[in-house]
Amino acid sequence: MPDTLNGIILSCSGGRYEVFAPPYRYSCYAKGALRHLGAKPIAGDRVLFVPGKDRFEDDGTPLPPSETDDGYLLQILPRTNVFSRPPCANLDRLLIVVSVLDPAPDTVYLDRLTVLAAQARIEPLICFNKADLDPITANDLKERYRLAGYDAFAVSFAADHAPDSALAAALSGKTTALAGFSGVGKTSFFNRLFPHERGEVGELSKKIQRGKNTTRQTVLHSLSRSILHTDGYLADAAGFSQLKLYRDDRLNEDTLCEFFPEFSEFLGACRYTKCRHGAEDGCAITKAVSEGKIAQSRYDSYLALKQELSLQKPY
Ligand SMILES: Nc1nc2c(ncn2[C@@H]2O[C@H](COP(=O)(O)OP(=O)(O)O)[C@@H](O)[C@H]2O)c(=O)[nH]1
Ligand SMILES: [Mg+2]
Ligand SMILES: [Zn+2]
Repeated sequence: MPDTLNGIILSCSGGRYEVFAPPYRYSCYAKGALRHLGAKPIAGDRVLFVPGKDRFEDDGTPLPPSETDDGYLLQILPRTNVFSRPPCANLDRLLIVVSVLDPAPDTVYLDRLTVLAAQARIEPLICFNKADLDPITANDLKERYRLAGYDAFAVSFAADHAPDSALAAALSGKTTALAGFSGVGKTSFFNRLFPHERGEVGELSKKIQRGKNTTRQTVLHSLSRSILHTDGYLADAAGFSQLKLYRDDRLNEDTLCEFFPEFSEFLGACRYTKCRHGAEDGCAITKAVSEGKIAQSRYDSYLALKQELSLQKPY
């Protein structure tokens, strides 16, 4: 029985898997037996593998090949979550980037992503970027989302300083994906963290496309190589911005209110037990909105997303 190691898949390309088991990276293939078990390894997977001759320093510098054969994956360890488009496993955080100007903030889009993250049991982090262009709006939005119960930050990714220490701490030891409209500052954030990689978040993944496989691949970047010098990974994939809400047993038009953390203290206080938190008399949610305890924009998002979910209702 060959020696095995525990590692994490950073990327997949042309049937090879780049596996990180600090301090080295290894190039592995997947044994047929693994695929026959119905498991297709993807970026973010924690794996048990047999290291082979192809080893690299963490910065990608090849080490002299050893005499052994090709390394291969033995087992995919249980996943905490999995996405198919883009393919990625074991995400801990969704960092949602919203710019305060150019493009203007879209709070329904933001709130859709916070719900989606909660549905996948991923913690959302919200960055209101380009705070330099409109510090008041950035701060107002940050406060609104903190009051709603989220980790929110007003930031300027284009500015020449390291990320907020609280934001850095939230990324440490975790696997984080970026989401947000085009132009909000995702690449700027990536470049700030990885000044030597000059990556293009979402765009970088095009470079590893091979042949006719058109599924956008995910690449995990180890934060050990970032200016934070910490454990954890940043996922490079554009698809997280386009994720759609899908209705299931846990998330539907009746349960959506539970996905708005600041609604929780009012739920159950409505006059009618089957209150839909719309125009009913004695609704504790709409009362909280009118008293400024729930932000109007959050309630508007709730109504819009409820509509979206109910349109998916099977009949
Ligand atoms: N003023 C200002 N501009 C920014 C900031 N962050 C990014 N930008 C600019 O916004 C544009 C889009 O940024 P980019 O990172 O490419 O956004 P992406 O499409 O989300 O990857 C670029 O011209 C950036 O220089 C910021 O904090 N302040
Ligand atoms: Mg970009
Ligand atoms: Zn109600």
